[in-house]
Amino acid sequence: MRHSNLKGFPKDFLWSASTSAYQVEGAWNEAGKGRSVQDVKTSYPEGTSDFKVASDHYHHMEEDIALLAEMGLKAYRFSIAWTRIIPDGDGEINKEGVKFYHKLIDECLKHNIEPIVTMYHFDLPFELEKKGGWSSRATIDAFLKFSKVLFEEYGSKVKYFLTINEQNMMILHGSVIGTTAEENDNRWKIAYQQNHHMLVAQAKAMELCHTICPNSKIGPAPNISSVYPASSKPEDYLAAQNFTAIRNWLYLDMAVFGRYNATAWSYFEEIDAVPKIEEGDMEALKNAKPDFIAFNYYSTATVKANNYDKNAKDLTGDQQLALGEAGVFEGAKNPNLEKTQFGWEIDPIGFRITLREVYDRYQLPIIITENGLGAFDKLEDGTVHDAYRIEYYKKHLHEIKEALTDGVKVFGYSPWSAIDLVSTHQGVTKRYGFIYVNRDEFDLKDLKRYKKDSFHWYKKTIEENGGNIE
Ligand code: BGP
Repeated sequence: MRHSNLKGFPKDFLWSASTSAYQVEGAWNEAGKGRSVQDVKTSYPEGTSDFKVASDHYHHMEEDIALLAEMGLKAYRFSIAWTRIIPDGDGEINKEGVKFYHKLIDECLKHNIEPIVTMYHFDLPFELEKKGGWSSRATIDAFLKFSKVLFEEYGSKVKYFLTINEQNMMILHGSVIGTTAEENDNRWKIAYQQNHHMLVAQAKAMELCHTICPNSKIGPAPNISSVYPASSKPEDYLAAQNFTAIRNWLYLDMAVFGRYNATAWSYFEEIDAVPKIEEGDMEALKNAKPDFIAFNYYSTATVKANNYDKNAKDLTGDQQLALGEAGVFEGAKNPNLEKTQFGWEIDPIGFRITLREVYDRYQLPIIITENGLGAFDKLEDGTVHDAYRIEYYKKHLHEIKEALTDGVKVFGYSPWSAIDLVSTHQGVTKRYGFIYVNRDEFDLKDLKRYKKDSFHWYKKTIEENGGNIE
């Protein structure tokens, strides 16, 4: 639909920006912090840094928040490192860790920045992982213990909590993110059991939040993208439905409606990955009600029918790679989309499509908690001329306006990332921030902060409530 007049952004729109603890904080073993699964990784993709120092935000916190305030942020999304609060995951509480996040939250509030807290962003305590991680039901209780501390400590100051960042990506790509131990033959059986436990943990945490801090709001934060069929062949359309069920709706149907998506469930049956459900689980899942949906959006996906026989032994390497899921879907390239320097497809219109799909299905207010462009930024004369990033944001914000005009309720936008940090698996040189952090992969330099061109542009965008994006 082409609208002749686009609606503007709501008056109280939350202009925000995002980070996550292990990617930005550093100080990985200071002030009583325990080790997370991200701290114990032994191998990293060639030429990329670990997360030990990251952007050293832990030691630059006041300075960083002052910069975000200067940029005019109305909100800041960060995550709390579970291992700072409870170093071994389910034992003693670490007062120093609790204090750090009080300081961070107070610093935000001092500058009139609304803190948006992600409770768990890829950094499960290693001590829990050693005891089985999400395969163990004890991790559900550990998460609730941690949640209780967060709600009791910060609930009176934090209006927005996000439960689990990109649970769907941890399940689908855990070995790349570093959240799953080695893949093995039983991979999906294990993964979907872990998934079930995470869903129960999330549901119970949402209820707990509503009990302990009734003035706070809470929601899930998966990575959602619409899935296109590679052609108008009905088989390809079916493959797109399959993939969207196991990539998107499995997670959100459960968070919102408290039930397993039927297509996803039939897929579990097909691949022998039906999770064991214990008494009380479905009730807990049903009782939990999110107040909003947060989702991260980078691009859409495109798939086609997958006719490979999963039992065939004579596939070539390429065929193996393209396999996706035999009989379910096969990943395809979308020739209509441009790509980033890192090969990620860019699809602003797909953003509008995804927003419409999510809103039509769930009718809950939406906040975008990640969206952004990773690039090889160059520091020149004390700044970075990142016109490409500004272009990217303008196009995506335009599509939010289209979606708002379509009737979708979007109440905030929190691009990735507020400040340069260490990418999940592509190092420091893949930069996303509005603020440049002066370090290389292995040379920490002076970690000085520099405002990029996009910093000034985003500041103006916020001042004009999006009036400058057309
Ligand atoms: C999301 C994660 C973030 C962040 C981002 C960019 O999946 O929630 O933690 O890393 O993607 O991805 P990458 O760092 O791999 O470029």
